[in-house]
Amino acid sequence: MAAADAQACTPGCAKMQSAESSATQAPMLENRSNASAVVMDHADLAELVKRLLSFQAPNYDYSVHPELTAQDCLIVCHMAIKYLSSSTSVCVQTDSPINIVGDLHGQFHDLLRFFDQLGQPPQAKFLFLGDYVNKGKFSLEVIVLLLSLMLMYPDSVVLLRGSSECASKCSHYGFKDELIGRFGANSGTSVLVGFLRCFQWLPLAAIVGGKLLCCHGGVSPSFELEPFASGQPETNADLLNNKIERPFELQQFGLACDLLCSDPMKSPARDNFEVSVPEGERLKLNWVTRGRSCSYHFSKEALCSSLRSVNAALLVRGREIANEGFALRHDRLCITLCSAPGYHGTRGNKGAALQIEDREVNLDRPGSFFVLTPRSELLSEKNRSFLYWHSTA
Ligand SMILES: [Mn+2]
Repeated sequence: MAAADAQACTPGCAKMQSAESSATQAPMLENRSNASAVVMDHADLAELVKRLLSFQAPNYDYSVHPELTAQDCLIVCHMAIKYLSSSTSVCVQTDSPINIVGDLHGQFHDLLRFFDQLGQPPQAKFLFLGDYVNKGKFSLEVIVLLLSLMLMYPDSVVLLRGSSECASKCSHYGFKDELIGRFGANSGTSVLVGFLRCFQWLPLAAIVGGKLLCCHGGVSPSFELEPFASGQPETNADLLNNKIERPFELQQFGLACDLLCSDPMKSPARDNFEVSVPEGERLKLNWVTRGRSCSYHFSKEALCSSLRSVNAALLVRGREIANEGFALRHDRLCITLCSAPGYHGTRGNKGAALQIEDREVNLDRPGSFFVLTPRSELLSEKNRSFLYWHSTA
């Protein structure tokens, strides 16, 4: 009983208490009354954020980690769950000006470069499209910094869930090993569980300025079915909120899985994917399953009808590596952002964020791409490299 009570307290308390659990009941009662210790005060959180934002790799040694304790991480998770479960919905409605950032995959130093160039919250507003962890070596710093910024400046930081923010991916693609390497098997596993619980509460989609549908993966055939098909488009964001209940663990199928895992069809040939049907006629498929992996590739027609059903005009998503940091597909109706330049140290891709400066999203020119080259090429990088949506000529 004493051990169970200790677990409910902070890990620091738990350790202290298990050593004292055979002693009198007094310390246990004392710890219970200190339950508020699982919340950092504003000054502690601000100090943590400042420490991470100002971190500089000593002598350009990018293997050195800033100081973070398991207790810091667990407290941030606890506070984030409280905030996400009480103050956010599955589909967040937000406005521009805003910077939209794609997959980061533990590339903490590149996240700092985006903040250096685009501004920091709360002066600049950010929407992140998920895949904060796995692959890169600084997943912990990325997710702790972003959750802390969200807690400090909830009006300026929106975090969506990515396909990496689930138990199976974190166990196999690096985050679990990173945490155990940092904190040891016991504390590392506790911290992992804390983050996994937190990920289950992250929103899955955002609608920016009433026009841009933003999520990690893409659209879903569910949008073509009831209740979306007959709903009023302006209420479909609410439908999304009602249809998906948090917390949940990612499944291999369904609406939530599609929002996190679907991809646009890539080649013009596949864009018009056709199969023979017995009568000898041809049937065009708008949603093509992806062999052994989950969800679908969606055609331009599938995208258009899905966007219509939620009354949005463009899709902005992450999930895929793009050589230029961004990719425009399906007649520019689908914007892919990849914000991990030199992905995993093995690719030469650039990383991009979409900067939307207007207060009203202008569909002819919704924004500009801010592009970072891989850190290995920093010496040749121009400071700011913007590519505009349409040529202004
Ligand atoms: Mn990814």
